[in-house]
Amino acid sequence: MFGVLRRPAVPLVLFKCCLCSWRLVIGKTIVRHVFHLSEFFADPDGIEVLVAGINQEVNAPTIEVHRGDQLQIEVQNGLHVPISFHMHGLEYRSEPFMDGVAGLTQCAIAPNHTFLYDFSVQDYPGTYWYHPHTDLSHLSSIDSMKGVLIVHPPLGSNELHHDLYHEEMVLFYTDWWHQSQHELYMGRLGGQLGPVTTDADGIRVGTFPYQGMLLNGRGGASVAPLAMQPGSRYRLRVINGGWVFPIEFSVDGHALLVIQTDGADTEPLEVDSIQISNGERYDVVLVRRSEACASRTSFWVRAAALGAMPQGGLSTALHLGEAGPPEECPHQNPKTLNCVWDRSRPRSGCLLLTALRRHARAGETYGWDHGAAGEVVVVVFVAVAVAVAPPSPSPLPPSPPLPPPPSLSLPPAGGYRDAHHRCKVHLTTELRPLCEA
Ligand SMILES: [Cu+2]
Repeated sequence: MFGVLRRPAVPLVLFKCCLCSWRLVIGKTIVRHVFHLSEFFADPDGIEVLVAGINQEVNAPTIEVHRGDQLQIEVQNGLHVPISFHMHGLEYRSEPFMDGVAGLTQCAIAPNHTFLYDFSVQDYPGTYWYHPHTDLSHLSSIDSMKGVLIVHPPLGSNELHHDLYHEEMVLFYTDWWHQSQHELYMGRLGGQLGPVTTDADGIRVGTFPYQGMLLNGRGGASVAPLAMQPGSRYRLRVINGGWVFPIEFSVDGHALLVIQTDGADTEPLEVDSIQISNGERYDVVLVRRSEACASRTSFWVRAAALGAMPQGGLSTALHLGEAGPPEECPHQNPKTLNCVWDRSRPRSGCLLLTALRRHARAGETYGWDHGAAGEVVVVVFVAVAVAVAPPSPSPLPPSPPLPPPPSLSLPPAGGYRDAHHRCKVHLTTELRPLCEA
């Protein structure tokens, strides 16, 4: 009933009316998914919680399209709250009403209602993702409604860096919570939650305690190890789909050859780890460092939650051929890309994002491609004559004068005497009154 339907190369004619334009689309491939939303109990990290998910799965479907395909997603809202979906990173040029921002580009999809997202994917081939775009704070564990969207090059053409790897894998990281956002916010307001999040310098940066992380819909002991063939090179599409914690991603005994970020190809750049903020994507080719832990066949793939309090993150095993327990083999003095988080790190190992250089396929542009094959756009302008100008509004009466602002009573320098408490009050540098007898 649910899932994906791909209709390759079926000649198709679509008509669309959008107030003053008609669009005629011929010969497109339709990729169609059905998202049935519901709430159910699941324990992806060993703790059972109420989950809001797609098609009864914690791991949301991965959508794969080729540039130029027509993507259709039928959302059947079986939740008790309204919802919309946004494809993170797509530009939706000429089709803004598919952008999924409830209250701006569409009305939210009401409970027990269905909406069809139906648009042409003209964006640059790369790694994207999707997420709901409404207030879902009343629902428990909404992170399972986020998933991966991969845009491949048009059929018959290759990825820019296809000669650098043989296989590919998706690593989709999300935060995971055992409470609803509503409970987290209210707990925070009521002071019921544990320590706040601080960065490496001890500065408060967040108000949520770390509770967990999922990789491809699994957490804790259920995270699946990555099985790779020795001698094959792998492209990893690494996505931080969480909403609170940046992650630092690294693989023991391996370098990361960055070839793309946020749907834009780059000149290959070799680093040891990457700090990935929320919403960001990095496509890397995994390169075995022969000198590091040479005899090992199992390694740790690390995603440390930056600034988490208590410390958090998710490590999973990478097996090259034979499976075995990974041993510790972390990078010494790692070269870190997008190093914006840890200011105590030595500068020599800290690369800003500007170290990356863009690289496009010959003749290709980033973003939306106006010259997509097989598409004919006919625009009919409709002139509307306004016969009678609306009456101009009568001038407003002058506003009454505003009352004077309330005068602020600042304490005199050096403090003041508090007659009620019979003491002298000083203001400290933190503006906390200090009462002295
Ligand atoms: Cu987004």
